Amino acid sequence: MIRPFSGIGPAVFLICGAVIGAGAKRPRRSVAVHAMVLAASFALALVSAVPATASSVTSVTDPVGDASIHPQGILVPGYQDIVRASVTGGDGRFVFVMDLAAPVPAVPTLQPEVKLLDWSFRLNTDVTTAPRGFPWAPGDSIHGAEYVVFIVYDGTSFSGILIDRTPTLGGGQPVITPISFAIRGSEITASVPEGLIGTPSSFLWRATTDLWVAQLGTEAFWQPDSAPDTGSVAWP
Ligand SMILES: [Ca+2]
Ligand SMILES: [Ca+2]
Repeated sequence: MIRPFSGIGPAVFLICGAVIGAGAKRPRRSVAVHAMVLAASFALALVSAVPATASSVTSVTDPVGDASIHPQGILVPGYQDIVRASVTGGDGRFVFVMDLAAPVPAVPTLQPEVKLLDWSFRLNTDVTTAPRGFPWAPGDSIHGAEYVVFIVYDGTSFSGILIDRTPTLGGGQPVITPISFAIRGSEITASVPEGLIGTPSSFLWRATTDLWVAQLGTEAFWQPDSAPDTGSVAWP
């Protein structure tokens, strides 16, 4: 199941980006086979022409059943319980994968108190700086990630965005860019061109799930799960 990007409300302004799963039609068999042969030839030519680019993968596993929040009246669904997360860099892109304890429904049912759900990767590309603000409150200084890979469900549709928070260091606004993402059963995958996160040679990351009781741009959220539970993972 692949769900393409759609807007997530007035708090978010969209600059540019790539969308997958929209409008692709299956080619006729002969055309498809021809294309495959061409692609294979091209791939072979590439392999012989340039050295293979190494992709670096870092991952973390996380217990099943550790997702919880303080308000006992709000149930945490299994699809907000992280079991594994990984970041792969190389070939000009970063790929973010989150595996969950249960499949993500096509249309999650939000409890009355809940406004949004998210699945995020928080990227700390510069440990000496702490950007502020969106998707958290304007004065927030706790969540100092330079970039946030953010898949959000707003009660109607899923969206995938990259939040570049580095402009806030100079008093500017975060830059929000739609990104490619896919939800297949219990796995969420997002892909980001490395240039959109400053082509870092290394960074720290942490995966989280969040459950919002108000709109983005606030501190009104609970974090049922994270991976790792404390600290962060170094890439590469
Ligand atoms: Ca977990
Ligand atoms: Ca955890």
